[in-house]
Amino acid sequence: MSKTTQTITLAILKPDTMKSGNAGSVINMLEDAGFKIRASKVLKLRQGEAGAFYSVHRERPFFESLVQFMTSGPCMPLALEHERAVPYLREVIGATDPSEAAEGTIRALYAESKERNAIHASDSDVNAQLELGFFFNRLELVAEA
Ligand code: FUP
Repeated sequence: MSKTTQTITLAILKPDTMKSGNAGSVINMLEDAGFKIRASKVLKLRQGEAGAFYSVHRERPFFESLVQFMTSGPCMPLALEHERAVPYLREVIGATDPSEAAEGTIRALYAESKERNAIHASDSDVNAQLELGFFFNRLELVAEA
């Protein structure tokens, strides 16, 4: 079991998922997996915001294309609660490259490519806190029931 203390993590339903009408199906999968939705919104990222969100990848060859994709339409950030929120959401979404994503994962079902890969999930407790703060303020994050 991974060491984790973070019970809320960030997912983003990416523009491909919103455009193809798969948001509801993906949310069903997240709820069936046991996540509770603690915050959500629909928004369209601007270039500077998408660039800031993915700033660790600034030097990577795919960065500009990724920013272009992430600003191409609305996306849906979600705050998701689970006792092992961060590692468990990573399991449920599957590998970055859909051709490597395990059967039954969200990316195996809905991702088209490494870029258009349906959903984002924070990859560490520290990043979950930073990324939740990027999209939601304290009032918007519903406290644990
Ligand atoms: P993940 O954490 O699974 O989303 O994947 P990474 O941290 O490896 O990738 C960060 C983002 O870059 C993801 F949105 C996918 C995107 N990416 C590409 O667009 N092309 C690549 O070749 C690799 C990653």
